[in-house]
Amino acid sequence: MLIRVPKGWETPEREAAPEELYRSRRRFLAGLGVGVGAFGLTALGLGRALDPFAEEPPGLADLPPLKARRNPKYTVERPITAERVVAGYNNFYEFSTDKERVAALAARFRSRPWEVEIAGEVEKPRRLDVDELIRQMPLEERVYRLRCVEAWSVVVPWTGFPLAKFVEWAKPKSSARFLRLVSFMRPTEAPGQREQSWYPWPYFEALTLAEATNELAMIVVGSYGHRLPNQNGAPLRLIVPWKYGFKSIKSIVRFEFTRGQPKNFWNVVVPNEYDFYANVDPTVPHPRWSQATERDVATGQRIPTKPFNGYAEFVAHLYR
Ligand SMILES: Nc1nc2c(c(=O)[nH]1)N[C@H]1C(S)=C(S)[C@@H](COP(=O)(O)O)O[C@H]1N2
Ligand SMILES: [Mo]
Repeated sequence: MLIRVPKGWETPEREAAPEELYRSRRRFLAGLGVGVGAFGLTALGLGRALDPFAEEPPGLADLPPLKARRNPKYTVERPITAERVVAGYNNFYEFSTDKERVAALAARFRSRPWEVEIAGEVEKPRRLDVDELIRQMPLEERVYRLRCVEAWSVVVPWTGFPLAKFVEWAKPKSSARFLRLVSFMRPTEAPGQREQSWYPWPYFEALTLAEATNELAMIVVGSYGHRLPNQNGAPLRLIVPWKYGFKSIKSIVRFEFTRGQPKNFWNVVVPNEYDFYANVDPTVPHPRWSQATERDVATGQRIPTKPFNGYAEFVAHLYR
């Protein structure tokens, strides 16, 4: 496959320092004609929380509540990240490579009605409405860490169902060994798909069936007690917390069971930097930066990264 990789592709994969975030936020607000005075200059303070996140990002108003019991089995020693941070700082290249512009650009995306397709090595391929699927699944809330390969991280209460329950329901044939997941293709609504046409859209990811049926793997349909906002991958996305964030594909339209190992988006785009498994590993540096520590997006603090992002007890046996 021939992909034109422009110079700019490096930018989003480079680790952004808090100062850079502050400047990009200022640029964005200046573009909207909004003053930055309200933020003061404390955001530049050493190791300080980022004041730019004091504002509520677009897309959070009027999301229907979605209550589910929190599963106490999955605990995180760090506090839950403020929602305005998780909903205001996003990787979602279909909309923008600028993390702080995704929320605004995704605000009018039509994430309902939404059809989901189940295809490939299954007893009965089918299509159904996302809410019909959600009604058949047992919802729960889980607090998980999310660690991007760029080294930023957040802690989020997600609402959803175990991917294992979905796999059981979909009835894959015995020939199925992988699950391939594909995002939407709607360039008229997603400016990133128009303006970054060199990427192999739509976004695609995959897991082995053993990974997909591991108890941690979750299909997420809500966060912070309400429906998922568009910027976080409405109406449904994957969360595999022991892997770098790019595996957790957003806004899924297709689940395809396959015999052979499917490709994944970032491995196709930059094969020497992103592999298929992408398990969080502090001992293996990215070619352009260390993975030993991560940056809490809310506080700016550096924290040591754990093997499998802290989930070794659940998944290490998959890779022995
Ligand atoms: N469809 C799609 N899914 C995606 C991405 C994307 O660009 N497109 N980015 C990935 C990356 S790199 C990360 S770190 C997480 C970010 O999820 P969040 O914005 O909800 O924190 O989404 C992942 N899922
Ligand atoms: Mo990421």
